[in-house]
Formats: sequence, C-alpha cells, structure tokens
Amino acid sequence: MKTILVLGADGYLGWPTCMYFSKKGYQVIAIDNYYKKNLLLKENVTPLFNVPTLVQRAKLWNKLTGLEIKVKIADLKNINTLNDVFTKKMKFNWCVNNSYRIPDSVIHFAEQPSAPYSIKSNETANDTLLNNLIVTNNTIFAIKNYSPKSHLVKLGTMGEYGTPNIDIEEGWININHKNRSEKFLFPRQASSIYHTSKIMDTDLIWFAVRNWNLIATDLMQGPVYGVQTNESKIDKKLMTTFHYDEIFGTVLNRFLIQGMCNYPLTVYGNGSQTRGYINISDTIKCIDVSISNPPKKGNLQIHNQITETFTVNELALKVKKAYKEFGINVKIKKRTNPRNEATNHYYNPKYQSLKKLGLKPTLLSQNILTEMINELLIYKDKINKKQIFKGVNW
Ligand code: USQ
Repeated sequence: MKTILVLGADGYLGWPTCMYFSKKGYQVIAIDNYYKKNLLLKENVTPLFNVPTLVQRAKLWNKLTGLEIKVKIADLKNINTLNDVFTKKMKFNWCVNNSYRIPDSVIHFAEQPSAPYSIKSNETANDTLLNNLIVTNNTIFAIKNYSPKSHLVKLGTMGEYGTPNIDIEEGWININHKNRSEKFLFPRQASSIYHTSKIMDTDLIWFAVRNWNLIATDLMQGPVYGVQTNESKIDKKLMTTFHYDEIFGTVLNRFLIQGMCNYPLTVYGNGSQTRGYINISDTIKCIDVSISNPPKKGNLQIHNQITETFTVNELALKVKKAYKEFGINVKIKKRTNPRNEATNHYYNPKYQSLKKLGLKPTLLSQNILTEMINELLIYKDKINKKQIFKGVNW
C-alpha cells in the first residue's frame, strides 16, 4: 500500500483528493490548520454551505466506507509539523491506527489561493507570501532531509505565465541565443501577488530539485469548477466546500450561483480574457496521472493542467443557455474590470502532456452545467447576494 500526504487537506481540492486516493487503496495522511476557514471569517464571507471539520469528515468517511484517512490539524509553517511526519513522530488528531509508512508522494495544496485577497493590502500580500513560500520551503526541506525519494506534486497555476504574445509551452522553453542554446523555465509574468507567490514556489522547487536531486512535478492549473466528485456522492456531508464570493470563488462557480439568484453575471471588462479551465474531477485525475508518472531524480516535470480554453463571455453565454432549460432568464452585465489584466490578448497554451499520460478530459458540456445546477439548487436559499461583488481593485 502506497502512502500519500495531502497538505491543505481541508480545502476545495484537498478533501476530494483525500477521498479519491483513500478509495483507490492508498494510505492517506491529511494535514490542514484551517487557515482558509479562518481567512473566510476574517474576510466576512461564507461558503454556500457549511462542511463538517476535517476530523468529522474523516470519521464519517471511515464509518461509510471502512477506510481510514489519518488527520493532523497543524500549521505547516511550523518546521516540526512535516519533520514529525517524516521522522514518524506524528501524533494524529484522528486515526484508526497510529502506524504509517513514510509518504511516497506529497501533494501540496496548502496555499492561500486567492488573487483578490493577495492584492487587497500590504498585510494580505504579506500573509500570502509568508504562507505560500514558507510552507513550500518547509515541504522541500522535510523531503530533502528525510525522504529524498518522495515525489513532490505541487499545485501551481497557469497564471504564472500570464498572457504572453507567444504560445505557452508546458513549463520549459529552449532558448537559442547568439548561437548557443539552453532549456529554461518558460518566462513568467503574473498579474497578482498570489500568482507571483506561485512563481516563487516554482523557483524554490526548481532550485531544490537541481541541487539536491529531488523528484517534483509542478501542475500549472487553470481556474477549477465543479461541485461533486464521485466519492462525495456517497453522502452530502462529504461534499467539498463551495465558494461563490468575489474573493474565493472561481469564475464559473460564481456565475452558476449568480444565475440562480437573479444577479446579472459579473463579466469583468469586455469579457474577452481567455483562460484554461478544468473540472474538479479532472484535477484529481491529473494528480493521479502525475503520481503514477514521476520524473527522474533531479528533474522538475511541469504539466499544464487545463482541458479547454474559454473567454469569460463564452462562459457567461454557456451559463445563460444552461439556465434556459430551467426556465430562468439569466442577465449578463459587463462591469469595469477591477483587475489589471489584458482583455484582448493572444492565448495559445499547450496542454497535451497529461492527456498523453492517460487523462481523459471531462469537457464543459451543457449536461455538466445542468448537473452542477441541480446539485446547487438545493442550497439556493443560502445564497448571500451581498458577498457576490465587493469590488477589490488591483
Ligand atoms: N472573472 C470575471 N468575473 C468574475 C470573476 C472572474 O470576469 O466574477 C474573470 C477574471 O477577470 C479572470 C477570469 O475570470 O480573467 C478567471 O478569474 P478567476 O477568479 O476564476 O481565477 P483567478 O483569480 O485567476 O484564480 C483562480 C484560482 C487560483 C488559480 C487560478 C488559475 O482562485 O487559485 O491558481 O484560478 S489561473 O487563472 O489560470 O491562474
């Protein structure tokens, strides 16, 4: 039985990842310190519905499936947290059996994930940098010091590349300069402090990989959408948290809630900005594919983790069309873009590598949208319209 360590296990992607690998037969160790839950309180925003704590969900998972997800509530900024895992001194907050194997893979989601939060103030920018860089650095050092054969799988972001006027390669580019050539990280130029912190993460990981012969995969993911994964369908209490507020909600999840409560879809600027998107179920499949295909020692493997690209206008029209089936006439309102981002821009990212390794993408069909609307409709009364648009300016 292989062991995986999930960092940031209470988050939108962390918890479904824990259940998926637990069901697949992995020994799963889940760590989180409720950093994001506390951020929501601080920012005075709430998810669409409350989810039980990580410990409660792990207990429920065990009751319903007989499988164990070991849980530790601890701050990864503290060096001892990961050192305790790798030196087998970890005392879990919940587990069935205290014994465990050193992790074969470490899935790192433990980051402040919001671009608007990161840009709000000097304090929130510092909070983002401190959390994201220190947790990444502690993870690197724990692996280097105690388990250099463990595979680090880190969630990066397509936003590291920005929107350059050339095709975006999968992480690397060959540069010919004055008759000499070398392979470099693809140029990065992010448009928020959050996205910049991910660039810095990549640089830290690349430094560690080439100096200490570590094994790492950096997944450049686009905005994710989705409500349920196969495992959460067992019981509503196993569902992952769902955000639709301006700070923590991603655009498609936000549009679905806006359409449901008769709030004109908040298209920023002229809506031509293009991004690569991915279904939450595919995020987890990409992690699985990455774990099964580690790079060689001393190599940093980078995959662009998206399955298709859309402009914001295209997403808005898809949501409008999906709601028509429900007899709801969704309005779309273009508003002054609170972000400093290019709207009319070239965008041609490459994203073949995960498919070559076996990913079968779940594309954004009308059926998927209808399914998501049905999953969300039961929470319609819980929507708080006041948190849809707060106007965080860049
Ligand atoms: N947008 C709107 N209206 C909205 C919200 C967003 O037009 O109400 C636009 C934004 O201006 C942007 C695009 O939709 O052009 C995507 O915005 P987003 O809020 O869904 O995504 P973003 O802030 O870029 O960040 C999200 C996640 C982040 C992840 C990133 C992937 O929060 O953790 O890294 O997606 S990427 O965008 O590829 O960098």
